[in-house]
Amino acid sequence: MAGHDKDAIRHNWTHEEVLALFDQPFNDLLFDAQVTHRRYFNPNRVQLSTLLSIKTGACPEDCKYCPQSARYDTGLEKEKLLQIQQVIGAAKVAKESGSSRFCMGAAWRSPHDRDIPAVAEMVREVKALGLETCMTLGMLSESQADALAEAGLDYYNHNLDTSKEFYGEVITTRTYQDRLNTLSHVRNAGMKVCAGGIVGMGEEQRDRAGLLMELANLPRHPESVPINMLVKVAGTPMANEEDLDPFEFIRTIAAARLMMPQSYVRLSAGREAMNEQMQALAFMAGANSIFYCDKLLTTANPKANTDMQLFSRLGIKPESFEERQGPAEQEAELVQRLDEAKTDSLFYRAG
Ligand code: SAM
Ligand code: DTB
Ligand code: SF4
Repeated sequence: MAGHDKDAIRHNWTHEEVLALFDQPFNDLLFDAQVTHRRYFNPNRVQLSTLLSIKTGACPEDCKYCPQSARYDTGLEKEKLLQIQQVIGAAKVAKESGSSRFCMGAAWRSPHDRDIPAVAEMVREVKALGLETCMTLGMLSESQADALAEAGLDYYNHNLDTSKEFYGEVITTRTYQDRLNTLSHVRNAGMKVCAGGIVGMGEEQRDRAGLLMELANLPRHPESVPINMLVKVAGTPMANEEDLDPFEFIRTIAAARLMMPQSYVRLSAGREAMNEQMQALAFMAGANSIFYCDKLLTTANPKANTDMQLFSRLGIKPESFEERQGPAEQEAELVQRLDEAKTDSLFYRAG
């Protein structure tokens, strides 16, 4: 099949089609994903986002993976909403470390309307430092999404987490439809959507395929797709979940890249438990974003230095916000990569 057909931006994936992607020989899947990746992105650039928990723990929800749920004893110290100066301080460190986006997360089911002015102020101050902004605060009403957009928030993160079928095993305090509604409020408010999920929660391959199908079949693909590997936290119901086969994780990244060719696919939580080879394979499969700096929300992430050393050995450079803003330059690079990608027909493929 000609490479270009494979790269159509589609919103009508069937479960069978996605499972067929997962079922390919590993090398064929990775090759296709890498070719697609090169069509839209510089394969040697990775976007860096830094997380900050702006309100920690004591969450009323029952997400079985989450250390911040009040229902599980994980020994986490809860914290009220941070003061603006604490947020600005952390954002400055992120910027100096080379991050281009600052993501603020709160352990809320959804924000109260009375919280919106304070978080809107955080958005304005962080933006003023020259960083892109992202927030993840739980479910949003239409008016809350509008208020955050008005404050200048660039991205809103809200994950579907898993397939529709497996969802009930993971969370009972909000529905899949609630999540889809929040994503549509974010989209309608004009913000960019960051939506992905978690793998390694004991789900089947058909659930990983189902998650990607839901994401790709949204009216517009999320601009950012975080693929998290479950971080097993003692005290959560998923603490003793079996490890997912690392190659299955890489397949999930590759399928996400193929199904959402223009989106940033983020190699997200779980990197602490991955070796360098596995992370390199994830980049080969089309991951082009990571969480950067030594903490996720409440759990550990690789040190900034460690990541920079890995990047250097792989010839990867962090993508800067400014770099992405130059449309003319971007277009020239894209044309060149399209030409290069055409050579894929020269390569041998079985079947
Ligand atoms: N409370 C808000 C919500 O759930 O919408 C925002 C913060 S919540 C921590 C953001 C996301 O982090 C979750 O949707 C989930 O995908 C991810 N997450 C939480 N705990 C995780 C874990 N132990 N391993 C991997 N991902 C996790
Ligand atoms: C996402 O998909 N992963 C991030 C972010 N969005 C908010 C959160 C990962 C959390 C991992 C567990 C923790 O550190 O609490
Ligand atoms: Fe609360 Fe978000 Fe954790 Fe669920 S994932 S328990 S909503 S903080």
